[in-house]
Amino acid sequence: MKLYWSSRSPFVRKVMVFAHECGLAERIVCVRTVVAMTKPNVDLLPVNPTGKIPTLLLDDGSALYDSAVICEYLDSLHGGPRLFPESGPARWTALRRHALGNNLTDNLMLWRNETLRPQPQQSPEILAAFELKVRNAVAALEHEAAALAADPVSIGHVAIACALGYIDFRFAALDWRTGHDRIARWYETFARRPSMVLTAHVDQ
Ligand SMILES: N[C@@H](CCC(=O)N[C@@H](CS)C(=O)NCC(=O)O)C(=O)O
Repeated sequence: MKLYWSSRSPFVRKVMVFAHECGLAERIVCVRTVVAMTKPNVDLLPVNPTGKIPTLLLDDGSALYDSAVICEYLDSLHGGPRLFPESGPARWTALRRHALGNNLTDNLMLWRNETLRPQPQQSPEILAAFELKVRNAVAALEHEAAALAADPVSIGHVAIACALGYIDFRFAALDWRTGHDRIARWYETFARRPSMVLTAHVDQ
């Protein structure tokens, strides 16, 4: 399997953390792919019409996207405990946490894109709105920390850890840990997992 990949992308990282957690990382060949919201990658567009990474090219030539679909596909390939719980409350909790981590990451990426526009074109309202939404999500995670620590690792854990890792990578000045000791402690523990260590963001 070939993964259109970048060491800067939190959604790619989510897929690779997931692959390591499932013991499948060695079956994935990562191909460095440069994407930007404002500069479509013309080589990627025929494979993924939305031009986004992660995109997974399977051995039969078909492609899978987006990160949620790729992770669920990977979950179908291994014999260990499912990271997408199959049924019951555990499933809905994991899917909700997955959405929380993904939507937090979406907001971080949109916020970052606004900060990359020339200063006079940046909207103070948009910047303030993203900061409020990101801080609100971190505050919500503070109340989720004990349950995250108690529950078996799921897609929700992976998505939330990758969102927090992306804050450290691109928004270190946000100082998200201050006032959020419990989720900070959960993250420090989760970030020591080999899946997280081996997939750390690099700005290259
Ligand atoms: N919902 C998608 C989001 C993927 C995404 O936004 N990827 C970014 C890189 S982290 C991208 O490809 N951006 C290029 C673009 O927006 O054109 C997923 O979960 O895979």
